[in-house]
Amino acid sequence: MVSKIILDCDPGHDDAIALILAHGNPSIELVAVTTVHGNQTIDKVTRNALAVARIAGIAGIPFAAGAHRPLVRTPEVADSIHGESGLDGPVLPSPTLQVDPRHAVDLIIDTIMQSPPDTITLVPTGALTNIAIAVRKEPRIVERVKEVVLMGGGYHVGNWSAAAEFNIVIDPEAAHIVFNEKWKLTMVGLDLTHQALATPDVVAAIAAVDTGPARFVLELLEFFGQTYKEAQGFEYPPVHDPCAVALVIDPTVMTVVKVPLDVELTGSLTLGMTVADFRSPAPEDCTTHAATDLDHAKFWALIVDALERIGEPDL
Ligand SMILES: [Ca+2]
Repeated sequence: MVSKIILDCDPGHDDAIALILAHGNPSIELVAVTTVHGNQTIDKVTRNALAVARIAGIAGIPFAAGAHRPLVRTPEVADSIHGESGLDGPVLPSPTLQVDPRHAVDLIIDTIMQSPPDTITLVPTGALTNIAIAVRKEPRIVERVKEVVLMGGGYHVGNWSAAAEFNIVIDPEAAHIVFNEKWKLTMVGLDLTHQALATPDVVAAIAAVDTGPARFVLELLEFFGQTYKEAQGFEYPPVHDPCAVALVIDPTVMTVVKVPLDVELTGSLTLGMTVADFRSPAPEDCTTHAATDLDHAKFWALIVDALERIGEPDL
């Protein structure tokens, strides 16, 4: 079965790989790409998304720019990890696609409302600002989407503070809105993505594909690997965002458990923490889930397979 997804992203090294995986995997139909402030400013991440589209040969779908800042908080960017451009390392081509004139929020709403019920999966891999605004503007999308599979949060560790993950903590109010709607939501958080390390065997398998897009991914991993080592002490970089896409492709790539989740908005040490209640079996009406264990080999095989299928697109 082919899953239709909207990827709401902030490229971002791992977002770029998520785009490539979504485009190159035959069981995903990428129907729209929307961008949100986060790893860098909205202008930079939108340009980066279009550059990745050119490198990977993505065409014929709308790309729309979304929220330029969080709902409430002062904007933050992740230049310590992604650099000044948001996608430092590779030389980026100038985009050939044009940005859709619609705001990302309207593109998300239009796409969901004009598609049959339960056919569109939302895959946010950045701050949840666009998704929160879309829910407030058109609440019927909650009933209509198939599910939300997001990269963000975590139930044991943070990365932007001791307790909170970047995508959630930069716009915790937006995350609170999205986590509390009654749609099926799966949090692919740091507990899972810190298992998605780009180890030397992974890098070798990508290098063996030996195409333009594969070399682009290697350059991304090289830069991202260095900043992750310097900023957070990782020996090999965790490649977060494609994990959410991988779960949509193949549910056997990771273990997911049903558990009540909520987002902390008031803690002086824990703002933006995604709190999971594992005390007892989740109640019947619980709609939130958390990813726990990754099949590392199966995950990276999907990335290599997508690169092989993409081959050498016409630039
Ligand atoms: Ca991201």
